[in-house]
Amino acid sequence: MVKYKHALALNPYFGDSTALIGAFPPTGLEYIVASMKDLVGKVTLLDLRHESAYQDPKVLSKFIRNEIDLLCVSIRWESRFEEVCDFVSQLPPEVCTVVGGYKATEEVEYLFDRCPNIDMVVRGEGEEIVKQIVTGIPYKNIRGLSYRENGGGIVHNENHPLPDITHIPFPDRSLRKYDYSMVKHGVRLTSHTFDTVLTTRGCPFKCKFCTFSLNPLGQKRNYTERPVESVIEELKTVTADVVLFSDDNFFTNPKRSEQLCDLIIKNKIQKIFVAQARIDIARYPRVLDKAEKAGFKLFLIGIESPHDRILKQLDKGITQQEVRDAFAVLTQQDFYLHGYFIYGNINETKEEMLYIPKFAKEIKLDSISFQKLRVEKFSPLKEVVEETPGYYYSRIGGSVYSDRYGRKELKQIRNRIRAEFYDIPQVIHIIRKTRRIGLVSGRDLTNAFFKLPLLIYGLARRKTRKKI
Ligand code: B12
Ligand code: SF4
Repeated sequence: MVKYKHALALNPYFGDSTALIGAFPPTGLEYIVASMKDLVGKVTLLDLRHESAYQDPKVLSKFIRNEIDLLCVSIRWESRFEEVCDFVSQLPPEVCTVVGGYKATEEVEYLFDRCPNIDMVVRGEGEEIVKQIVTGIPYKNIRGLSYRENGGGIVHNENHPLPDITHIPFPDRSLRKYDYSMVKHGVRLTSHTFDTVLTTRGCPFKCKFCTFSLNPLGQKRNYTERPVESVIEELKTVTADVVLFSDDNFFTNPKRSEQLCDLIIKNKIQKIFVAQARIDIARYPRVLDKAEKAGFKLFLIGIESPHDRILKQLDKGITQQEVRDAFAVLTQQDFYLHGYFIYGNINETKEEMLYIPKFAKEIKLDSISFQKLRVEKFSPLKEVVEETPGYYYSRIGGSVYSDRYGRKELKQIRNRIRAEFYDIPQVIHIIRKTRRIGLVSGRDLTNAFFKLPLLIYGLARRKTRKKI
């Protein structure tokens, strides 16, 4: 006899979002579904980005009242957090509601307060915890769980140990009803479909600004690898054309990365692979060769700053010269290279920030993204910001400003970085390169060209809404 007959796994995010975010499935929620699906009568997975009728909480509530006895919601991002809280709080209070995810874990008390219909918050990685909930283990015995008692008080059990990822089932894609692709303002930008695969959790490095390898409870996630055979089994179930390896750094263990590439080639898995990496990968030319043969086309590389002083401040463990040497190697092959930068660092001058686009062109990056320095709840950088006179942040997860570089100044600097890097020759280079290496097709470009008016209209509507 199962405790729950029909569970609903809900990704509550919809509305304006960047094209990139529309491209990927809700991987964490799919892990949760895979862990509980054999322990409940039935599971339905709803991703509101693809369910326009259910974006109305009244319509969704009707479905929930008729069908559902367990509602599982994933709350992962800082962005749109308040909108998500508004939405969730309108869902039926009589149905058992459990939320989890990175942001939910950071905001446990607030969520209970804000959404009176939430019964439980699962803190941290939720696979083992959700299994215990659905099999009827008394709440007081479930580690990692915060729950509302009958009297209304909130109980926080002790933390759950991190699950062993070698035994966690990978996401079951058979429950998916949609293909994921890049959509911006209702316009599909490429004919490719997208998916993510997670082959490791954690990262052995300790860059000061980064909380990737810390779970939202502030626990360091030790670097752990899934068996390569299990990754290959999962890849065989993926139908998408483009796969993002969402590991913090796919090449942390180059020997294993090489082994995975060999197995991808041996099993004739033909995909376009995208991976997050550090510049260290340039030290392993054989792995790079294998990666190219296996279908890796795009690397997302954390560079953060061109300045040794700032790289040191961030504990990135690399120098400007090492970045230059690495790119001299990486640009020998036909990979698309995207670099991440951070600007607005402590004591960074305007001139130093504006060197980012020049440096990016010198090392021949194809594209860049640049973010203001941010402070996370458990990031070691938080203390540094708090101790530096003239520097401040208004909320956890928010940007760092200073007396000299406030919101307005940093916005002007951001616009200049963007304009100086993305000039017309660079845009033409990006179009040519993405086409040459197969990231977009000629048909995609023609389609995008004809839909340009729609895109401009979407952008204008968004800008107007922002002003209101
Ligand atoms: C890959 C990734 C992306 C991908 C998304 C891929 C995808 N599938 O969605 C892309 C590149 C699109 C992306 C974008 C962004 N990301 Co991101 N991303 C990641 C990354 C590296 C891995 C996510 C992942 O797959 N984790 C593995 C899964 C298994 O873990 P999980 O999602 O946390 O789920 C587990 C638990 O949270 C829990 N859980 C989750 N949902 C539920 C639901 C229930 C009911 C239960 C019980 C449990 C539960 O159980 C799951 C299994 O263990 C994380 C860092 C990290 N290491 O986690 C950052 C991270 C999630 N991203 C982050 C950020 C800030 C962003 C961006 C805002 C960056 C930017 N400026 O553009 C954007 C914005 C996204 C948005 N919607 O607005 C932050 C979020 C911090 C915050 N509090 O907001 C993180 C934590 C990194 C960081 N520390 O800065 N990201
Ligand atoms: S920035 Fe990259 S290398 Fe540094 S700790 Fe974070 S995930 Fe690891």
